[in-house]
Amino acid sequence: MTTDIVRFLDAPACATLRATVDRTLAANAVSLWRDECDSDVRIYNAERKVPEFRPLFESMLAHYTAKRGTAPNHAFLMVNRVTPKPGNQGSGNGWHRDTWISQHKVFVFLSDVGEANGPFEYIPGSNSPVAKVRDVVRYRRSLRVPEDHVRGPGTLLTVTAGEGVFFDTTTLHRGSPIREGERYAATLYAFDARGKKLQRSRERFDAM
Ligand SMILES: O=C(O)CCC(=O)C(=O)O
Repeated sequence: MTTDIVRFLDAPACATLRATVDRTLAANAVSLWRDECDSDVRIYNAERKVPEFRPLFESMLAHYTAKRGTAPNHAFLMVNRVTPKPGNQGSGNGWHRDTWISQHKVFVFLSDVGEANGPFEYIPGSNSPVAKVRDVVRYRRSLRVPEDHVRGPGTLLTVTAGEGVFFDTTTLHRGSPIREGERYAATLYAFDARGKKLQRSRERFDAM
């Protein structure tokens, strides 16, 4: 499977966007999502709520479109800051797939990400039809897999600020639990669905 790392931003641009995230979270003026232990704080639809993220959204969307060969029917940007809190499960709350059939995201990291500050992690090959059929049955269609069931080792994506990847999120993946520092990232959610399915996902995410 390919996880070609691409540079989207330079270091000063990342520092500016990190400061923008900090300011936005401190101001609490837009709707935010927080995980149970307040480790993962998210701004969904960041390209609309925080105009400074519009150019990054456009370039991530262009990358997605180039990789897929076609533009998605719906897309938005989620920006998050993850910090170490007791019991944190990392960005995305543990091992999971986004869907079974077809889903891709673009992840861009706005801070350097090493082994300790919550790197993106995935299980190579877990997007194969055989692996997915096995897990559909084993987990009764749940997209989540308990940590002690995951047969590693996972591949860790350690990057410097500004780098990102286009990724098949039917692969088992997670943001690893964060032990120290902080991690800032921007994620392009993109949907190729049509009709009712597209409408449902639009409604769900537009409200966030
Ligand atoms: O941010 C990450 O490293 C992964 C997040 C994720 O998988 C999710 O939010 O679904």
